[in-house]
Formats: sequence, structure tokens, C-alpha cells
Amino acid sequence: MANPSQFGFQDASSPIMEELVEFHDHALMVALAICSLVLYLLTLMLMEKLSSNSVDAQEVELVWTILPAIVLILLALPSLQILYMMDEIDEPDLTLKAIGHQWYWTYEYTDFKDLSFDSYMIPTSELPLGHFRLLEVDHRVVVPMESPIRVIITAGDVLHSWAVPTLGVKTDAIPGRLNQTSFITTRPGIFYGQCSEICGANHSYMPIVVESTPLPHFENWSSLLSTS
Ligand SMILES: [Cu+2]
Repeated sequence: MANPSQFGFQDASSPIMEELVEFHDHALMVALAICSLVLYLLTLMLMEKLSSNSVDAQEVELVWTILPAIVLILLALPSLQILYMMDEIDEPDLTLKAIGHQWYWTYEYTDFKDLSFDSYMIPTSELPLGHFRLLEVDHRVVVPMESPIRVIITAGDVLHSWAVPTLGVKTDAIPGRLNQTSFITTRPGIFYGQCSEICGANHSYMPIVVESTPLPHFENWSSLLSTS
């Protein structure tokens, strides 16, 4: 989860998020190079005496047309690559259905034991010491780690958005429409997210908690849940 006054992304817990963090760093390096060049030219212009002997400068015009084009290609290509990678969903081990409601999430494991439960935020007054305010829920989404998970996302009333930053997932939940996304968790852990579409008065009070566990733990959890 995010630290107070954190500067940058959370550590990646899925391959897609690793790519996204890398792309973010790459884009920032391009921006740094551009800023340095512009700053250098600005100082140069302030230092030098102004002259206007460059009325006809074909070469420099050619350079400052082609160079930005190359920079744009350097940004667009990796961006498109990640976009298509995020779109790819092949052979998921598990399909999870997330339904946004005012103001809680309902989860259904429709292809696995037909599990279904609601996930409400734990109010601050009932929060155990050391737990995270506005982030903990009564029923976490438990998924097996290192398995491809498909998430089908929809809403029961208004627009919501199912987002878990450390997994690189953010998909709108739209009433009457099924949106699809997927992720693989690379390590066991508890990953926090929040509804990311302004959905009403209690928009801040419908967090998402994904718990990634080894497969035997997941099977334990699911058999406990299906018997209760
Ligand atoms: Cu919402």
C-alpha cells in the first residue's frame, strides 16, 4: 500500500504493473532530457547577446522537426505495447466477478464453487488497532498467487471503478455492461485499492482488498467459505 507523502508508484505486485512502472520511469527520463535541453538553451539565450542572423536556417529547422517526432515514437511504441499486453486474457485459472454497489462490492466466483459474498468497509470505530482506516474490509477477495485471474466488473446502480494500484488494474464498473481485466499476483500479500469513480456520498468508503495466497491456502479459504 501507499506510504504517507509517497513520491511515485507503489511497488509492483504483477507483471503488468512492473511494465507500467518501467514505462513511467522511461517517460520521466525523456521529460528530463527535454527539460535539460530547454533550460540550457534558455540560459544560453539570456547570457548571449541577441542577434538575428538565422533568418534562413534549413538545417536546424529540419532537426527540430524530426527530433520531436522521434521522441514521440519512443514514447508511443512502449505505451502501445503495454496497452495490448493489458488487453490480453488467455486461459485464466479463475474468473472473479466484481459488482459495485452504493457503497460496497459484491464478489462472485462463478466458475469455482459458486462463491458469493459482499465486501463492506470496516468503520473506523470498529477498526482493530494497527489496521488501516478507510481501507480494511470485512471480506477480502482471496486469489491464488501466480495464477492468471480474470476479473469481470460491473455495477448494480451507478458508475464505480475497481482499482488496485499495485496490481496495475483499474477498470470502470458500468451498470448494464461487463468490463473485463486480468492480473497475475507475483507474491503473497494484501493489496489495497479504492473505488475510483466518484459514485456518491460514500464513494470513499468502499475500499477493495485483494489477498494473494499460495494455492493450498486459497483452497482452504474457499472450502471454509462454501461450508459457512
Ligand atoms: Cu464507487
